[in-house]
Amino acid sequence: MLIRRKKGWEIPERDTTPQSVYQNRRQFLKGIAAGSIGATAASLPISSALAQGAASTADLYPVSRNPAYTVDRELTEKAKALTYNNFYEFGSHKSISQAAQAMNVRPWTVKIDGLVENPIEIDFEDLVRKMPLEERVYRFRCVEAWAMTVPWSGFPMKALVDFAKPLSGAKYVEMETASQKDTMPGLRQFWYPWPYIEGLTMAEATNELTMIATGIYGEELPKQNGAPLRLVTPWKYGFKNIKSIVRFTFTDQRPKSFWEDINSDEYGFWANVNPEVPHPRWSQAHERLLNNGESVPTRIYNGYGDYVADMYKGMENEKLFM
Ligand SMILES: Nc1nc2c(c(=O)[nH]1)N[C@H]1C(S)=C(S)[C@@H](COP(=O)(O)O)O[C@H]1N2
Ligand SMILES: [Mo]
Repeated sequence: MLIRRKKGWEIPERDTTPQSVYQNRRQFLKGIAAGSIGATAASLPISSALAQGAASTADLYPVSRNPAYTVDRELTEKAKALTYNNFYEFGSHKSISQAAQAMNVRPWTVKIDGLVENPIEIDFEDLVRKMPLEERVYRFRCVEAWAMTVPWSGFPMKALVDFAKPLSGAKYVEMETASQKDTMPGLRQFWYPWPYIEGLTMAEATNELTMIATGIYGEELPKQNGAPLRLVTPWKYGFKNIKSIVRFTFTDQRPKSFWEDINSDEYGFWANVNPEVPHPRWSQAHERLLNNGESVPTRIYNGYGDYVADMYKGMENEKLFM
């Protein structure tokens, strides 16, 4: 017998509303408090922290977990997820967490441009305080066949798309990572096509699974994991999950991503997880869990086919799985 798991939107409203209403109200009140700092002596400590340019979104976390997105795997230990990283701007190996602490993440300006009603530049803190934050536990599968399971905090990318008000001609969203020559030694590796670029179709960007993460393990996102904001598309290989984003451009042209530009025979635009389509140099049938090195079978769309497979109907001529 086929037991169908309930999707998020099928959970009765009474099960989800009270918590989210409470959460949004709490964030709204915090927003008011933040907006009025400096007005009273009582708010002075926060005020001076802001004046020094200190990171000041820590108050937003933890956010409430959306119970629709849990998985049947153990969470990866926090220490592992925060010290085994891929972030070529800081080096082409996995031990970049120390080097990444040099990155400047305040102030952080996010540009939204291209085919939108009103192109804008917005401070990250203003942006994140407008967005509906929640926590979701997702699987994560790197194209190199390691995998983790982590609780991301952030907001559905659809909320950012709605905020951007794309014009009808927009077909893709192109995203760009910051280029900080002074803090990112990887940028001196001139043979790479910096800056790191990634892209999604509008359908992918507005799919309910697609998140902009601003936190992990109930805290602000650490620099090595892509502070202050990064993409999370759990049904795609890890390299699609672009970190430390400074630009969202709505366009009618399919973006050429960093890895596609380096080697289009090995890395494509779609990069959907599929155990049956090997990488040219290794199998994708299994994945190694960061927790204990255990090898487990990889699942089509990384287990998220119910949410995403429909988007690729009729696209059999595309290289959907690389
Ligand atoms: N800007 C940028 N984003 C990036 C990368 C990178 O090198 N630079 N690596 C990607 C790859 S290959 C993976 S597997 C994930 C790793 O995310 P994590 O370090 O948070 O696990 O980040 C992705 N995003
Ligand atoms: Mo990766």
